[in-house]
Amino acid sequence: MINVIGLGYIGLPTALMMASHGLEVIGTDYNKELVATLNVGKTTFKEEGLEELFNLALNAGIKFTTEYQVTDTYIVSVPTPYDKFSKKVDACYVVSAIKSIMDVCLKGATVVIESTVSPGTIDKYVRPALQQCGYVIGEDINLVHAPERIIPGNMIYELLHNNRTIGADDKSIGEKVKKIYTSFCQGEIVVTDIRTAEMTKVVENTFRAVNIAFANELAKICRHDNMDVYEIISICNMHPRVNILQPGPGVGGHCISVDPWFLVGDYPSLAKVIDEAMKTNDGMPDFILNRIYEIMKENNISDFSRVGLYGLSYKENVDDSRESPTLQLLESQERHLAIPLKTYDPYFEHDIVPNQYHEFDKFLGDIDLIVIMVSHNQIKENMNKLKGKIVFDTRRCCDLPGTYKI
Ligand code: SAJ
Repeated sequence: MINVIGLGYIGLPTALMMASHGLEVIGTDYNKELVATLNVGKTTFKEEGLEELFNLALNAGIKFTTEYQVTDTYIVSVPTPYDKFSKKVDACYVVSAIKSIMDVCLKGATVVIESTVSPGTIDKYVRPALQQCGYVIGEDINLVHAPERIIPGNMIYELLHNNRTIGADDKSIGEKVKKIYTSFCQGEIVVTDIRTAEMTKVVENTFRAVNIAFANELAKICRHDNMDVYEIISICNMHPRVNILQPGPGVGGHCISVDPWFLVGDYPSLAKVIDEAMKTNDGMPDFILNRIYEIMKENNISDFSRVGLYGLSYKENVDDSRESPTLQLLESQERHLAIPLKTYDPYFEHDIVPNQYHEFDKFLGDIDLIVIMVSHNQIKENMNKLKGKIVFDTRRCCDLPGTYKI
């Protein structure tokens, strides 16, 4: 039996996927409310295909509880927050999960850590925690790191198809864990050591962060001289060895906006490009805010209550607002202005910010300038409703004439 610890954005789909592929799975989370919701047959976040998978897993017998289970395999998928000042990973949830597992596990059990951790975290925090509990790693307990790689918005497909990395001290344990993942994963699974697995995960997200920063920097350069950054990128991308990403209002989510900082925090004198790239991405909400002020001036809008931000999530078609560029922009704007800008996002039914609307038409009726911060399908399908508005599109999804671009 597999006990999946942590039933959030990664742990829940992983547990459901395993259960729906014939493995006996019990999901554990310390959050009683979350477990109660799952136990009444409701999913806890929105994701394409999640409900169908949930029903398959329920039929296959998956269970949810707040208790750790007595078993031989654990998959740990708990959050790994980072300390904004030291830029280092905070492994407290991982360590606490490990300690709780040690209270109940069978001798010879395998603990697979899926949570993203910075290189060296397992040596620094997890091994000592196991040793303090009196466990000999490799004898009483096996340690494996199998970092997740799935992208919100396409999680179910990527769980099935992405290649994976499994890091283990002992190759035979790595191969044993690989068998669990091959029960559902059709991608290639590479077995390596733990330190390499830790590093690859962080490097993958850093690669994307640096490349997005390059696109964002180009956007700033092009804005300075009034050139069309999108046309320039699309022409450059016709070169066989150039593939520039898209500029945007900033980089959010709990992965790409966080993981690269681990490398800066651990290698401050070496990770120079990464440091600058992260600062460029973090500066984008302020860049967008200044552009809003310019557009307001150009259109003689002095009343901030006539400006609305569309989208609160960190990217399209997800209900996750962690590190969202819109929230960062609002925070910055509120420092200068008493009235917060109006906002609307179809994915947030409850208020997460002041001045938040819950009806698209009402939101549109109360504003003159709409700033598209997130290109949810909803707005792409309703572009005709924006006719007559001043539109500032930070995501290149609106082709109405006169639309302001980044
Ligand atoms: N973004 C841009 N321009 C782009 C692409 C993205 O501005 O061209 C922005 C998005 O709008 C968003 C942010 O970057 O705010 C991050 O979004 P994303 O879709 O690039 O990635 P995440 O954070 O949702 O998921 C990433 C993925 N990592 C990589 O693609 C290398 C995913 O595979 C990881 O599993 C996930 O991080 C994670 O959990 O680590």
